[in-house]
Amino acid sequence: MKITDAQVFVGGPGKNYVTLKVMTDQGIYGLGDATLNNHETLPAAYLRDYLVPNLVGMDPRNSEDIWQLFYRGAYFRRGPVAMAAYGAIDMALWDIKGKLAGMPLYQLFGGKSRDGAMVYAHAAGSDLDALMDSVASYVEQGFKAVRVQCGIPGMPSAGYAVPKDDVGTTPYITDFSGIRPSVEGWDTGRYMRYMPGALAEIRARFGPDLKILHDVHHRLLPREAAELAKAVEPVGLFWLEDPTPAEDQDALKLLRQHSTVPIAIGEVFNSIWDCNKLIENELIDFIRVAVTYAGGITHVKRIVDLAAMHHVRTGFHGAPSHSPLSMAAQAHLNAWAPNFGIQEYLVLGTPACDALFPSEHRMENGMMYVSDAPGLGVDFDETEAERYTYSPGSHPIVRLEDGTVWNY
Ligand code: KDG
Ligand code: MG
Repeated sequence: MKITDAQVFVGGPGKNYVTLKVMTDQGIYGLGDATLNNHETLPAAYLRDYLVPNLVGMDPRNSEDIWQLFYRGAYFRRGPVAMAAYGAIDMALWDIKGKLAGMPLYQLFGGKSRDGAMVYAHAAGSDLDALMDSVASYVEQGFKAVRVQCGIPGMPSAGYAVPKDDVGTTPYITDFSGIRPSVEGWDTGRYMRYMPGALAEIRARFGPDLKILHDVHHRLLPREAAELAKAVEPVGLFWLEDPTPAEDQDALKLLRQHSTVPIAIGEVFNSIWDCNKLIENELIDFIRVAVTYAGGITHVKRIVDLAAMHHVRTGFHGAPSHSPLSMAAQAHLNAWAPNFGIQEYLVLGTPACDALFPSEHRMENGMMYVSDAPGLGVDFDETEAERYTYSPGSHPIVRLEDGTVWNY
């Protein structure tokens, strides 16, 4: 069996999905997602200019060897751009393998460990009242877990993932006005004084059963993170996410000495070497990598297995920039993983997204149910894809009051 060609498409409904389609001499094709939010043209170029010309002629069934060949063969290892490109190839090759076997991917991993996978939704409000309304609407829809982000009184900008006007969807994921980032302000003191009380009010309003998550988005220093984690302990959070910038894997030691609040980290990691100390030293409770830019199924499965040995559960990244293809890859891992924790929720089921990526994966009452179709169980409509083109976008950058650049 041989790979005969592969094509890269960039675009989607309000997103720049990077979709890879790998063709074979047996008529079976595989699909993968290389979307690196706001940097989409980079993995697309690496795929088109280097990886695809090398891929042609290879046997798609040898997904492990192909992964090793590209990873080791690049000499300059890791990084989100390269790992997103390898990830898309890897997903596509697993898709082909599943179609050849006539089985959904979770069967090739070891079968189902659960019927449905709990997901969490994103609730947000420009102030606490608006956030409460947003949480209430998700609870009414049946969600069991909700991430909560709200505006902080006196903060120079709305805050991470906080809508400016509580109208429509949260636009934090991409600013499509171009590649020059907008600037937001940040004040750690105001955040630290306000957030523990706000979280306590949410708990008091919604009761003990709702799983409440909160994302600090890398904005605190290790000592500040320890102070916040200690202060929010009575709230009983499901997790506190990215309290510090986690390139410093030792930063969590101080927090762990002072608090038992569950910690989730990893959405910016792209390899096992970025999180092995965090996992082995049991400094986190949930690992947040994404199959998209952590090297695909082959590499993420290794991370999941390492995590399982250390009581660390999965909580894969699922921000709205991930296409239904990588969300499907994660759905299959979620169905199998003995140490599954929770899945961040992408709005599946919008008519435009369904038309571009038809699938039988479904969401019900805050649970995701994986499709039994062979492979990833998601198709890609190339005619539909012609409606979309690439539109440049950016993440905001963050500055402190005196102008110092801070962490977005
Ligand atoms: O592109 C950046 C987003 O993926 C990130 O801001 C989302 O923190 C995020 C999350 O938890 O979904
Ligand atoms: Mg996050």
